[in-house]
Amino acid sequence: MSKTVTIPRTKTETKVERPRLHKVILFNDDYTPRDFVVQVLKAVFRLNETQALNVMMTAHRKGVCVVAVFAQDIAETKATRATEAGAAKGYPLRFGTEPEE
Ligand code: TYC
Repeated sequence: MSKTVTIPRTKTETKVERPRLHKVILFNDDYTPRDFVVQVLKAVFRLNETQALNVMMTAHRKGVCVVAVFAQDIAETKATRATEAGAAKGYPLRFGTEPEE
């Protein structure tokens, strides 16, 4: 009679998940000049004139607009840089970030 020997094996599976993307959001305010908002959108987010105008006007009309989507650290750096560009001129211009669903 033969005996069956079972050797337990542990398999380690490593699952790599892509980092979640984060949206950069532009908030409207009543004081920052439209031209300045457009300038910042072009300089920090590399939008062209048409894209920058559309984003600025959407925020102006609706209160907020998604500017672009990036990895979290890039989204945060760009939002900070853009907000600081406004602050340097005394404007209350504000950019924020939030994770994409
Ligand atoms: N509402 C501003 C104005 O009328 C322009 C503006 C647009 C400011 C979009 C911020 O996110 C903004 N001067």
